[in-house]
Amino acid sequence: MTIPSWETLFEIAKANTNAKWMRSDGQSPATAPIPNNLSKIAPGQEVPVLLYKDTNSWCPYCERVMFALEEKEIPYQVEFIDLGSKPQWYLDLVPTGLVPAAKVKGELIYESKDILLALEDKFLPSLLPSESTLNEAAQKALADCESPGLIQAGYRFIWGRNDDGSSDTSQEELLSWQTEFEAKLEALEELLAKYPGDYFMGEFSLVDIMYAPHLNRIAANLPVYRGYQIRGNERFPNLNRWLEALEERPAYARIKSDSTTNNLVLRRIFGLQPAINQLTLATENLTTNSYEMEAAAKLSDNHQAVIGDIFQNSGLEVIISESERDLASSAVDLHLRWLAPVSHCWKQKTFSWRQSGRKR
Ligand SMILES: N[C@@H](CCC(=O)N[C@@H](CS)C(=O)NCC(=O)O)C(=O)O
Repeated sequence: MTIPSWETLFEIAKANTNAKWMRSDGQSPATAPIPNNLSKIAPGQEVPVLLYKDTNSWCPYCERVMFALEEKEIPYQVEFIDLGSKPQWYLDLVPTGLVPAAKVKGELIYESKDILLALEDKFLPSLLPSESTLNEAAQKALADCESPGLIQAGYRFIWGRNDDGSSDTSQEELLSWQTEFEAKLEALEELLAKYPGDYFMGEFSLVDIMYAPHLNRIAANLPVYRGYQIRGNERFPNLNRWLEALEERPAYARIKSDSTTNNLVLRRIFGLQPAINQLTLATENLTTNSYEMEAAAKLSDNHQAVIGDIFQNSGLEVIISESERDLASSAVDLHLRWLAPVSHCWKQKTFSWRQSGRKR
């Protein structure tokens, strides 16, 4: 098989995606997406929102804010914060030191829920019901979503660890965490059943945005780490309808993580051991969406920085000598081109965890 050059890959991929991005050489990540509505800003006009988010794009709280920004079609700029080494200026600016934070029309706001409410305050269309009883119910649902409950129960079941981090979990403990989590899901089923339609408040609202990133991650990770399915589980029909309705929203498709990435984050960054040795690649809308093409185009455009990153962070730099560097670099380059979605076309839909690499 002939492996195409980066130039060819770039041309094919670029022709198959509408995504726009910019090179920010010397910054991490070096290729940043241009938020969808930035083109609405006339030259010289101020961008109304600056979002501070994580470089790796796995933070579910940042995802909430991006979801709302895209739904409301608000032009925004992004400043990436490396959570492994937060810059001092960010710690000085944001009292919690956490992401996300945002400057909304110049005002600094942090905590994802508060940012959502600030966006709600300052930009139309509204993502809260206008009818007063429904509005009150939505405010309560937003508060409940933050209180310890479903999300914590879901992650505890996935992690199989106590709050103190100990991992010698007994089967009885795991079973009790599963039961606790299922009870929370049942409560969510009831909440979803309260109003007609697929969404929590009947119509799409901030409540859906608050739940979406966490529930999507939990639904993606439970099958891999616990052999437990939410999707397709007859016990949770409303939740399944809700997850499907979210998939249909273009704003969500633009910013959400795919399930394979969600699986790999837990494995690579947090060292979780999968319950199965087969990782299914996310194939959501594989033939119809252009997101793989977007990824391939960005990778092609940015391959030198990616190869540099691989050298720095994979351990290669330690095991090869200076004289072997060019050869190793060509080998990495070749493999990356082979892996780039357009050259591979994702014909092989599953790969084993061994292939997917170890922690760090
Ligand atoms: N309650 C916060 C939680 C934000 C949060 O936990 N962010 C994580 C990333 S997912 C973070 O900044 N972690 C860095 C750290 O803990 O130092 C919100 O809703 O915004």
